Amino acid sequence: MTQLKCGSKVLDLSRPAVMGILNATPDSFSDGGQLYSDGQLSHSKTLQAVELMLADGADIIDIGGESTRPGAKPVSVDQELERVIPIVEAMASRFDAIISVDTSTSQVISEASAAGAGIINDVRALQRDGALQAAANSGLPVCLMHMQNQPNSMQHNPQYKDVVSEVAEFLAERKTICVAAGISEEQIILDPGFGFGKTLDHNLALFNGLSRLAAEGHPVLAGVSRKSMIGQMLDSDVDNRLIGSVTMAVLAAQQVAAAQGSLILRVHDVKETVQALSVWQQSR
Ligand code: 7PJ
Repeated sequence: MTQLKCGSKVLDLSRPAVMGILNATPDSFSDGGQLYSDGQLSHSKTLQAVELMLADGADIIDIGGESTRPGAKPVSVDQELERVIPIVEAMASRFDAIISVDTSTSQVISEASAAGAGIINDVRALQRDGALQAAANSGLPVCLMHMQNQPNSMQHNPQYKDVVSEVAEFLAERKTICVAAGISEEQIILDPGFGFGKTLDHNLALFNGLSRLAAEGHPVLAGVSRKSMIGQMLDSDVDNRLIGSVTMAVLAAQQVAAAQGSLILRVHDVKETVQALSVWQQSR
């Protein structure tokens, strides 16, 4: 599959697509609060950040209004709507990019799709009340991600017998449920959920299983950017994970290409990732 229909737009997946992260949250782990001034989400800062990511070559902008960092404050539906919807509207009117919305909340799914979003990205794989139906009604592609437990507890001693099989089984179950709810197979993106209820060993096993996941025929989304798995490998804090993140992006591209699959990379550092992928692509 080389194209994904995202509402009125089409995403080319004949090469890895880059999804730039836009955190409309005061407390995300690597760039929380960057778009805030005087305690308020600044729309002009946000749109500038989007413009920069697009100029740097992002294919998709992923906006999220809930921090899923362990220990982050829960967000109310109204707060999440207030953070996300005006930005989706502003992006849709100004830019041609595909907008993805990182949400588990049915109202956000419905309102964002009406406002021009093109992808629903849910770290809870549409398990919250109403989310599945809202996503099916939107007609948009959905990204189903695996998480063990909930953000607050997920890093307390995560355990698996066979992490790659268990994650694949979970995603297959969610996929069956999505198809039964009216979401078409071609609109399902699968994501092993790096860092969501996983130790470094689990994350690396899943990383090396990317080609197996990609071979199932759905586009795969990989989000490793600046995550603690890279921090653990390099013993580096969150401000020193750029090279590790870009290296893993290229390795993911290589694996998924070997399985003839499609890949979306969710990243903070768009320019560096796009350059690395360009070099990778031209040197193959
Ligand atoms: C992911 C995500 C991910 C998908 C976040 C962070 C934490 N959505 N949202 N996959 N991570 N699909 O950016 O580190 O890995 S939030």
